[in-house]
Amino acid sequence: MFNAFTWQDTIVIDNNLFDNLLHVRKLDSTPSIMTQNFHPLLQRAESNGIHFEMKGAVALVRLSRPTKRNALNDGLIEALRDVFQNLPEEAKSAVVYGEGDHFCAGLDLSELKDRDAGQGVHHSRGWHVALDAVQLGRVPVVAALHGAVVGGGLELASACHIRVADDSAFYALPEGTRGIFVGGGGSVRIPKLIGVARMTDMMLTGRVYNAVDGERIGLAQYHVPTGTALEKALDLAQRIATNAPLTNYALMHALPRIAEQPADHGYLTEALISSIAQAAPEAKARVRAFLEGKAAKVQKS
Ligand code: 1HE
Repeated sequence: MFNAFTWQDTIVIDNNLFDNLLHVRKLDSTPSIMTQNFHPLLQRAESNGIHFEMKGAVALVRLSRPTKRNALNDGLIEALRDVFQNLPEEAKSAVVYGEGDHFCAGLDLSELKDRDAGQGVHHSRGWHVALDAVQLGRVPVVAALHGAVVGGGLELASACHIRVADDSAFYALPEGTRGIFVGGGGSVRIPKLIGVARMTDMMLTGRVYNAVDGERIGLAQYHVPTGTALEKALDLAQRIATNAPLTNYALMHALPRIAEQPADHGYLTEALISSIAQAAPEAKARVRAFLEGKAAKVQKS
């Protein structure tokens, strides 16, 4: 499967990714060609509908099945898992985005075969592993959303840590009207963003939220003009990449768990993780820099 390249091969990737995207403004100073050593599974991901590249310390992960509106077939789900389980060491944050007019049309319905209950469980659990690799991996992930963010596409977006949506974005959970149910962790993650009542409404009635209302109810943290979601997401990811690694780790792995603990357990976990973070040499250096007037103040936005 991987005989075209070995792990140590130098691979030339066409880095001209922003030219062919609708709704995505070209970014400045993107090198036209970039060489990287990537894990072989990232090579396989390339042939399964994921385009991967590094931009500085940010891993750029593009869903690349535009003719099928980036619908998530089994190969694409496995590719997402492989990418997030094998990010290059230099990656400190990541951006997920979609090629073409839409972020993602959800589960590839053409692959929805007759499954018995056991096979269905395993299929759904495969999605859980892939989207857990996004949420509970090594680096924070920013989703750049535009066009359709529906079904499994919304499940993928909800596994990311920050969602930036441009004005063309719309959100839906058509599973209800297709006679199925979410299976990619949506029933766990989406109520945490918008509440059980709103998710129930989306699935019972087929309600579609536009970009403005999506931000209002918590589906996205940022709402930006059409065509600028990737640029904004990259800007945020670059900032995140400069954080102390232990802070990012605590936010990804400790905060969500603390939020689900009973208060007295949460206080103890918080005390443990905060003391681990502040004991790191990097934290001490950053605090010292502020006290010596060498670090930026908090600015009113
Ligand atoms: C697809 C899919 C798909 C498009 N699976 N092939 N998701 C849905 O129910 C959403 C279904 N899709 C749509 O409602 C629309 O396609 C969109 C609003 C996303 C985009 O509309 P549009 O007009 O830009 O594209 P299109 O003409 O509808 O689709 C272009 C092609 O993509 C067409 O194939 P073609 O061979 O005729 O060109 C479509 O069939 C194909 N396509 N979406 C398969 N989803 C873990 S459980 C998760 C459960 C779910 O995610 S359920 C929700 C599924």
